[in-house]
Amino acid sequence: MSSFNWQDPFLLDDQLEEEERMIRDTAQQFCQDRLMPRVEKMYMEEGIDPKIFSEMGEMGLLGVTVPEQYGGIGAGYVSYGLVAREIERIDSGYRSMASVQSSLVMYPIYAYGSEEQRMKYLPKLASGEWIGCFGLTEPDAGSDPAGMKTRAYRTQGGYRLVGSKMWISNAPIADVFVVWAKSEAHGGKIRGFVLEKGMKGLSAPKIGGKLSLRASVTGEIVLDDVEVGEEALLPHVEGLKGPFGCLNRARYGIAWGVMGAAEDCWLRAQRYGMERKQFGKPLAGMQLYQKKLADMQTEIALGLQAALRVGRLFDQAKAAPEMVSIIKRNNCGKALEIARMARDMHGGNGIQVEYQVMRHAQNLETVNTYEGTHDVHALILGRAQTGLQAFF
Ligand code: TGC
Ligand code: FAD
Repeated sequence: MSSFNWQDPFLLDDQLEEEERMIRDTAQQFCQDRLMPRVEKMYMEEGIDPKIFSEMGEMGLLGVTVPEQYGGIGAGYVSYGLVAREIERIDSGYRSMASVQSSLVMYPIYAYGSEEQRMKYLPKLASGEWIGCFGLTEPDAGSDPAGMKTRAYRTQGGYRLVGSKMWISNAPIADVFVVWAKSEAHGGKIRGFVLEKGMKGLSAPKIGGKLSLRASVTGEIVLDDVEVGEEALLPHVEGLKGPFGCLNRARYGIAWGVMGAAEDCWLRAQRYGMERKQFGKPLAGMQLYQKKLADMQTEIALGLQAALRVGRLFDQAKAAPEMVSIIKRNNCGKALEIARMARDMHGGNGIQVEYQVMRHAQNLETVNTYEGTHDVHALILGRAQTGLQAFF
């Protein structure tokens, strides 16, 4: 039998293609060299640094799966997942910034947009010159987006949008807004619109006071009679399958990303336990401490393996939304448990920002909630098994 690589128990690295490893290594170096040094300050100060987008763009980390002719790098979904894992190893907020840009803004413009929309927006979003946001959630429509109140009314040359969106990542610094509304002009069906910063009646106030995801800015989107032309409509999709098509991809990326945050917590707890002595020996030499390390290693190894499998199926166009629900739900839940455990294993030091683990735990509270809460994904999976709808 071969020897055991405790940091890569199922030899995930061996299962990657050469190109995937290169993309992973590029992302890892960028994240460690450029993101890690600024994260503590940004988190503590709830800072905003829009330059991060152009820096990520320069490294090819935005729109990983978008074809090169539109500014992406035309790579597969496993590569996209590996990038999310490296970014979230630093902070879930940074991964949030990137996954909104890639899966929730570039993807719908690529998949549902006209050629003019693709050419106008995608290259600038890929380079990070423009920042995007995705407005689905509303104050009274979170888990149930079908209950949205935002409306698009027909005007002479296009549409007038009225409503508001809540909890929107990147919104206060966004140049491009992908917004979903029930369109009176299309029989009340949900349609997507691409809006631009500066449009009359469009504003995006910041939501302050977050105790989680503090390195990523979140805001509202207020649509106060925003008038747009026909060219703002995403022509090739209608209904909830439009936003859900984007969410499938973002949720998949999150399943990889949270494993990066969990790995960071696990490895920090392992190192801490080797160095910290109590009762005359390292904490890592205690049975309970080792059990916790074993649980972390096991859940991360299984979670990564599952994410890789779904990624391969994505690349073969064989991934089903329910597969994504399994990995989004389970990997977020396990990552949150691991981060809380790592916080505990660091004792009092665990609450200090410089030990990083509590920041991850706080972030993962949000990640477990957005893009479909842990329980909403359970109901999606329950419905798939029983055919019985338990949402209402
Ligand atoms: P339901 O009846 O199930 O479906 C309505 C229509 O949508 C289609 N559909 C999907 N299509 C593609 N992919 C999926 N995953 C799909 N799920 C549903 C479905 O086929 C149907 O199409 P059609 O043509 O027959 O009309 O819809 P429902 O209203 O019963 O929905 C139930 C539920 C709870 C599953 C769903 O609403 C849900 O997933 N809720 C969670 C909401 C959510 O995830 N919001 C995310 C907001 S964005 C965000 O959080 C970004 S954070 C980003 C960051 O910072 O990283
Ligand atoms: P609710 O839907 O009110 O849920 C509250 C609780 O009730 C949860 O525990 C939930 O699981 C439970 N619940 C709900 N329905 C049921 C049910 N049928 N049965 C049993 N339990 C149920 N949205 C965007 O559109 N774009 C973004 O960029 C974005 N970024 C975000 C960034 C942050 C920091 C946060 C916190 C949220 C973001 N969201 C975004 C919104 C996010 O998707 C929603 O918060 C999420 O979908 C949950 O909706 P809600 O907050 O309204 O909670």
